[in-house]
Amino acid sequence: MATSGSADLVIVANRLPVDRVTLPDGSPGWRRSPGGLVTAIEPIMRENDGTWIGWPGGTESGLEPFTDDGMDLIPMTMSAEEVEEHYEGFSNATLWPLYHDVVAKPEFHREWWDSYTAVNRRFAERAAEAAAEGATVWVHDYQMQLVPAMLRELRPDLRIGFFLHIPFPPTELFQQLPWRRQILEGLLGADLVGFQLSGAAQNFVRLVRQRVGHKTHRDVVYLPDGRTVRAAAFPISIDSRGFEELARTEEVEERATEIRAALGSPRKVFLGVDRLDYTKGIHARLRAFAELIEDGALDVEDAVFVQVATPSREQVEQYRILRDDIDRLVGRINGDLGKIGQPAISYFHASYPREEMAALFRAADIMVVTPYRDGMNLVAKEYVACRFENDGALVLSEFAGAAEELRQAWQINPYDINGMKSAFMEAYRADDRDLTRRMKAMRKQVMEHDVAAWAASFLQALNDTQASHAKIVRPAKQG
Ligand code: GDG
Repeated sequence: MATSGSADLVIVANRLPVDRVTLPDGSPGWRRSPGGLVTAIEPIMRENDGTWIGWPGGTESGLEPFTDDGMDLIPMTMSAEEVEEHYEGFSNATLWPLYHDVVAKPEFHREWWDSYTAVNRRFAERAAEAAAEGATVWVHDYQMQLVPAMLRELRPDLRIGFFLHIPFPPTELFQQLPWRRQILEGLLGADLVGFQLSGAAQNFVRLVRQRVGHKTHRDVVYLPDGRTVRAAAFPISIDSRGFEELARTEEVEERATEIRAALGSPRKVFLGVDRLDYTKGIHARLRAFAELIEDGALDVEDAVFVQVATPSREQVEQYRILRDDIDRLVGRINGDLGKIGQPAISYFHASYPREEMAALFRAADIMVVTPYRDGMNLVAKEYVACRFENDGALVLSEFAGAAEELRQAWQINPYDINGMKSAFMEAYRADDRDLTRRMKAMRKQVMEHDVAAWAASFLQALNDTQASHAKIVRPAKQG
């Protein structure tokens, strides 16, 4: 067994919750990258002497562990080759498309797999050093699927949880992966494997039965050594109250008014906000909107579509192609259908501060979320959290995890352009009573199930697994 460290709770994720930046005086420093996950986990980390292990981005080596605002952070180094093979390659060009219904063709390369294995091993070894005797380790996402088993081998005393943020594919697709068995065995190192939806947990259990041959009963896998692994759904959420509070500030309200005026005060503003990713269905939704203008159902004087596409994975070929495709489509739509000062689509390839996002959510009458496949989709929940006046419409793909909870959205099939067009028009024409009824119900769901509740329920379920010697994670202090 490796020597133990002092952390009672260790988070292992591909990314650290901070970015490496150059400070105004020219020296290197850190900037907190705000995300729901950190907000939710931070109080629990404080209470449990927590440590977060992750990659800060870039290829700088020799970075020392440090404390940021009470959180112990361990930056992991990746070489340029590992960034290419583990991160851009196996994680984002093999697993990402494979787990999202093969929306793009996954590439299988043996060198990428070797690099994925090596990086997972290094993360597992570092977690083994950092964790105290009997500690809890919570491993996150598709880049780290081998860590649970590697870590268990080094430290059988630990309680290990794993959460997958993206979908887990149906068995027929997962079978394509040449390393399918290794991935399943990697995950089985955990005591609890969490997914966004129960369907994904069922896919996993079925695969383990078929491919690895272990006995299973409902959500439990029985391993030959007597250990059990539970697979269950924990739908992730957002810092709902935080978003609502931000949306209620005067600055955000003023900015929302400014945005509408700058758009030419149209009757209705449609909005899309996504990482620029081929799973998000950006192309299809813009086409549907453009056709409505072509058909004469909508007029550019009445309706405008604002699309924010945050730059993402720009070194990966598929993402470059997508960017060019969207650029071309937007150019063509505006060229064909726009008027002077009134483009049909206002397109931004940029990322914005949280305040600006909240202002956009406040400015939009119709939020359009149309992924072909999405683990959850937090943007849909963020929009709902910001609509404290119970107005605004949400058009939501039935293939986003969020569709299981946000039942009152106008749910669409993103492959069905006509169906999407009808939903846009229904949302456009909906009366206030209908909008209020739907939004109220969705807000209840989002406000009552926030990311803190998500983290607490995962850790509670992990505490409840019968890991032999492990300690219990203490919940965050109230208030
Ligand atoms: C993965 C899964 C799952 C986007 N642009 C800006 C910005 N954002 C924020 C959004 C939202 C987040 O990024 C994106 O989260 P999503 O859930 O929509 O999508 P993925 O990035 O694909 O996330 C997904 C999630 O993990 C969590 O488990 O829901 O299914 O794919 O919070 O608001 N934030 C700021 N500026 C931007 O320009 N500040």
